This record gives sequence, C-alpha cells and structure tokens, in this order.
Amino acid sequence: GHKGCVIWFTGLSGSGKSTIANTLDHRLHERRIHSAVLDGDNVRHALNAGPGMLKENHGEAFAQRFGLGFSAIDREENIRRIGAVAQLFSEAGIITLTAFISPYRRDRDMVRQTMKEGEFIEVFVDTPIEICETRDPKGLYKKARAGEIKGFTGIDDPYEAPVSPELTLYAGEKNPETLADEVIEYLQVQGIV
Ligand code: GGZ
Repeated sequence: GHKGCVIWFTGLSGSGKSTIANTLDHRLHERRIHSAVLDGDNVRHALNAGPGMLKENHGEAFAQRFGLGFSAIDREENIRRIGAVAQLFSEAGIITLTAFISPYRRDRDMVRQTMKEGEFIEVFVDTPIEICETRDPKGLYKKARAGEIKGFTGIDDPYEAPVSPELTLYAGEKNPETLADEVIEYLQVQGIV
C-alpha cells in the first residue's frame, strides 16, 4: 500500500511539467499505484474555466464573475482551488500530480500550509526560458513577444522560482522518462511508495 501525497510541479510554460507528470502517472499505474494528474487540460478547461470559455454557455456577467484568467489574483484563486482539490485526492490515498505554472511563491506556500508534514512535495521543473521559448508548442511565447498576449509568465509577468523545493528537475537536459524515475526514487526514499 501507499500513502497519498501531492507532487506539485511548478515551472514556466513549456518547461515540461505536464509531460513529466503524465509520464510519472503512467509509471505509477504500471506499478498498480493510484495516481491522478491535475493540469490545464482538466482544470483550466473544466473546473476553473477562463472567462472566454464560460461566456458562450453562461453569458457575460457569469463569465466575468467566475471565469479565471491570468492576473495575479486570478492565478492565486486558481492555485487555491487546485490545492483544495489536490488535498481531497491526497486524503483519499491518491498520489496527486499537479502541473501548473503557479508562479507565486506565496500561493504555493499557502497550499503547502494546508497539508500535513511531508504531504506536499514541491518539484521545480527548472528549464531555462530560452529552451521553453524555443519549444513554444502552442506559439504563446511568440504571441507574448509580439504583444498579442499581455502578462505572459517569464516575458512580462513574474515567475518566482522555489527557494527550497523538495526536488529540482533539469528538464532542459534530461528526458521525461529519466525525470519521472528521479521522482519515483524520491518517493521510495521517503517511504511513500
Ligand atoms: C502564462 C498562459 C497565459 C499567461 C495563457 N501566462 O503552455 P500552456 O499555455 O499550456 O501553459 C500555460 C497555461 C498556464 O496556466 P496555469 O493554470 O498553469 O497558470 S497559473 O498557475 O499561473 O495559474 C499557457 C496558458 O495557460 N497561458 N495565458 N498570461 N500562461
């Protein structure tokens, strides 16, 4: 058996958070360990939808009130809600992998404080911005550079790197499989799996 925990990946857009989380999720499933991934695909497209997504079905007022964008306060609320969901999953015994930029140290620390000692594992996906920008899978850096997206993390919005993360992954130099193994190694040392 194993305990639940939250493996909180933080890093720039294009740093590799989601890819590593999904690779790790797959690895854990192979070992019959219950895990789940929370990332943009199931959160920003569903639970915490942006104003644009809500407008169509619920109208402008609803979208303005409940849609979460990328201002500092909207990011804070995004992270707060994700933290609450992650905690519920973790308490249910699931190894919960979250993959959000979560650029503010304070927001990440607030989530940490809601959890038990050792339950929150902060993983810094440390990929140089030059590499993220070269990858640019969705063309968002290009748009940010062109001024078509305002307040893009790393370009004209802050990213506060963790000061003492439980783990740092060098995703500019290593492949997702190797990095997933590094996380599993950490979980074994900690007696979580
Ligand atoms: C950063 C943005 C922005 C801005 C849209 N800044 O590569 P992606 O597309 O899939 O990852 C980014 C994602 C960030 O959402 P998070 O929920 O992880 O952010 S946070 O933790 O800060 O709340 C990017 C896209 O959304 N995106 N606009 N302005 N990323």
